[in-house]
Amino acid sequence: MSQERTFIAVKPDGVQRGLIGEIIKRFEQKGFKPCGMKFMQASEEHMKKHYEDLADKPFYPGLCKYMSSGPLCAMCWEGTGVVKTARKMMGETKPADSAPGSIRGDYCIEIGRNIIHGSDAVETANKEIALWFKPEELFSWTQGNHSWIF
Ligand code: RTP
Repeated sequence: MSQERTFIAVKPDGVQRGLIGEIIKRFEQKGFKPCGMKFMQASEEHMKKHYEDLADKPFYPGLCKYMSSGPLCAMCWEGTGVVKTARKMMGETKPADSAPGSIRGDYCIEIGRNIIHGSDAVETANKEIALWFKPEELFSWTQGNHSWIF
């Protein structure tokens, strides 16, 4: 496993449910490092680009419309194996198939309102990070050797 970055978004339903803090907490406490974060409302065009691989799916138009209907929290997280581990922490696409203890297993019921997005592979993550963040919005920083952390 290598140091890598992934793209995570708290979807509009996650924001409306007040789950931004809970989701950030889980990634922070796991030991991953935030490298970019912004609260924003994406356009439908942006969401179409983000989900372009799903363009032939019947739920694609509704998904893009929903994802652009309200603000979301876009994040970049860094750490060893973060892409795969984040997907495990999220649970399955269908909340009903998600184990208790996972984010979707604990906090949602409907597939179309499954509160969080996470990149499904390192290559996708790099593509998504470039779509959502400008280089100057991303930060590499070190946690160690600070006299104010005990
Ligand atoms: P995401 O991209 O949001 O992280 O989700 P995912 O990889 O787990 O699932 P994906 O297959 O990429 O689907 C993207 C999102 O589309 C919605 N969806 N609705 N049958 C349906 O109505 C249906 N299937 C998928 C979900 O919100 C899913 O997260």
